[in-house]
Amino acid sequence: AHPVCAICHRGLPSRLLPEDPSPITTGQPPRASPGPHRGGEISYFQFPGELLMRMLKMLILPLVVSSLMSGLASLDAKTSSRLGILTVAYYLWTTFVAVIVGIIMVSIIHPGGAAQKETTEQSGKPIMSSADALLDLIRNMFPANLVEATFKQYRTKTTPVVKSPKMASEEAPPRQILIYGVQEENGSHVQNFALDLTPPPEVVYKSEPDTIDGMNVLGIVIFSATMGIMLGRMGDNGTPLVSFCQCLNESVMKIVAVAVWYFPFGIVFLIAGKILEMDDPTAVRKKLGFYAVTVVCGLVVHGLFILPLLYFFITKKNPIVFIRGVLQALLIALATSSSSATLPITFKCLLENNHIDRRIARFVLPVGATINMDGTALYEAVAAIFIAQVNNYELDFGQIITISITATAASIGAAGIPQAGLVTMVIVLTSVGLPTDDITLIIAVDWALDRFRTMINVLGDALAAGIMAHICRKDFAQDTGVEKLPPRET
Ligand code: DAS
Repeated sequence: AHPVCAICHRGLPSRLLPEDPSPITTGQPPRASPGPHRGGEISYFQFPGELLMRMLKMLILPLVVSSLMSGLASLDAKTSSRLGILTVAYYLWTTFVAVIVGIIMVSIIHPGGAAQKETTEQSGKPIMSSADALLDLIRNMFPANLVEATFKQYRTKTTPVVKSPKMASEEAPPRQILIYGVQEENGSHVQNFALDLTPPPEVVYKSEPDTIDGMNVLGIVIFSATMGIMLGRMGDNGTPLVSFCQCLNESVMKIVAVAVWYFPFGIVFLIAGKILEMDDPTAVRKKLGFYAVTVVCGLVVHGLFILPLLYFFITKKNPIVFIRGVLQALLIALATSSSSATLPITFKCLLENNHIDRRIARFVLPVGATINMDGTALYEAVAAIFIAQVNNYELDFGQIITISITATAASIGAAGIPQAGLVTMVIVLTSVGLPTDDITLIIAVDWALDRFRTMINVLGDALAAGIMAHICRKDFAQDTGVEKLPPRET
């Protein structure tokens, strides 16, 4: 007797039937996966982790659209003149510099191990050239249907360009998910079947041009940033949409606050499942250590050298004194991993310790907490190149440029909440066809690195406020900006 599909008596639609029925139709158990456990058990074990990844992907769009549009829409007509344009330009420039610092560090330290160039003859199939990647990036930023791109952005028609080790090793039989089903066909039962989710090793993929994928999210990031700035200039007419975006942002942040409670649970299963799947987990753990060192070195170079030097050259003031004034905010950022949660403290430090004009702080900080994340941008570029190295895939110049652009844009779309950078990293990986599943390789150290990159994000926002206060000091000369504290009762 054929077991009946748990979903419906008629079984699954024929489109799910594999062309070549797998040996499972003979009723044999799924073939063992490379590790000591069988493929089916690992997939069940990974299920809670899979839920975590789906939560992250589910939140990426509402978070990106609402945080960007509500953040930038706060640029009212008056503020968005010289101060607004200078601030956004400064943010984009320093974020891009952070990405370049990250790329240099990860290319020097090479934490993912020695890369070997995947060539066409080696894989036997044409690998997407960097020109394709770049064109794909630009093409997919303009989805044919924005609504479809928004709500179907992760249909997995885009598959990795590179072979991941588990696919490359010939002896690793494909992992199968066993779905018992009975398919009525021509009046007779066909055999039960399995869905083979692991492609054969020799296949190398490239994203199809019309694919709905993470790259469309990048287009939506740019679209919502533009909308946000235009909304800010619409004055009262734009209020309903701005309020909608602010409410959406609030509600999404509340969903994230709930989801964050699940994160530790999901992360444990995600990591455990990944380790079970690995042929040699110790090898990856060593690479992970080098990866964490690379990220921290990049953050230190950018946060404690490049940004302070920029502050010094523009304001001719001592950056150490300024940084000392925001030390409390940096510690809160380290503790909370959230730029948004640190915002009130950053405000307080800037007004009371560094005497920044409050009108400048009120504009530069909230927009910075939304779109200026130097630490996140650096981290996403390093993570993408690390994943390429672990997959033995050497990215060439065009793809490095693609990563620079998408890491900058993805960091703009990341909200100031814990592990937001993990969510938007999907955009960077998808842009160069790297397997998004490999995010689980770095998730083990992400909770710690998130704290350090959040510190650099907050430091970047604070230094930006100091620089803008210096540049626009004449525009706001009539007011010191420091809150007039009520006279102390004697
Ligand atoms: N935790 C984010 C922040 O608050 C940064 C990130 O996730 O990359 O800035």
